[in-house]
Amino acid sequence: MTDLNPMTDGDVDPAMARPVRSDDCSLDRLTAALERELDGVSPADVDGTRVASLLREYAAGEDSWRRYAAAGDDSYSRNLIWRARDFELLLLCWKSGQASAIHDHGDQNCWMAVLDGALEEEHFSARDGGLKRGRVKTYEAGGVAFIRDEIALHQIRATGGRDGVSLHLYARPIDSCLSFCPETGDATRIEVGYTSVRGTACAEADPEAIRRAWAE
Ligand code: 2CO
Ligand code: FE2
Repeated sequence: MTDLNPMTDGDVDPAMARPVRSDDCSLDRLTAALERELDGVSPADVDGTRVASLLREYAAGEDSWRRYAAAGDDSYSRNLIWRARDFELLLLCWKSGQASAIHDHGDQNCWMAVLDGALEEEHFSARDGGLKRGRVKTYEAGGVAFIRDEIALHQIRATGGRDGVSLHLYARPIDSCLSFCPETGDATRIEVGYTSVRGTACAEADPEAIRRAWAE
């Protein structure tokens, strides 16, 4: 469809800016709880067990995420649910077989809670100019994984012949990361963007403009 109202450079659709939270939405209640745990708390003082519990409780009992679930044909989708100064929460949708690149997490904490399907996580480490494979683990719905750069690089793949959906919490937000070539181990820095923001498609929007729209 032709865009009849193109945004000028540096602007984003107001639908992509931070909304008011609703107490009726369990996803909004989750982001409020995460804000209490993470915002203004130095990374060393974050209670990772409590954060994982919040994600596990949500994954076990809620389906308010479905309104933001939109898979992409070319690659897995990255759908922004909430962004604050010290964390961001994304819904990632994976068609069966879709995989991430092998990547790092920009020196941040990353939790992944599987909401639907099954996701396989493979660890890698950079060694002797190449990549060494580490452990492989499959997470079913309700499972929560955690990674930081000190633990490993990783690659995520929707497995078991099913599509997958996962909730990703990054503290702090990750605006760029290193992507590694599986054959050579060469690293390339890539800016990461969003496929949608609170259900509004935004793959064409400037990620920096979206980040500004969410900045306090
Ligand atoms: N880190 C990847 C991303 O945000 C997804 S793999 O799980 O951390 O695109
Ligand atoms: Fe990741």
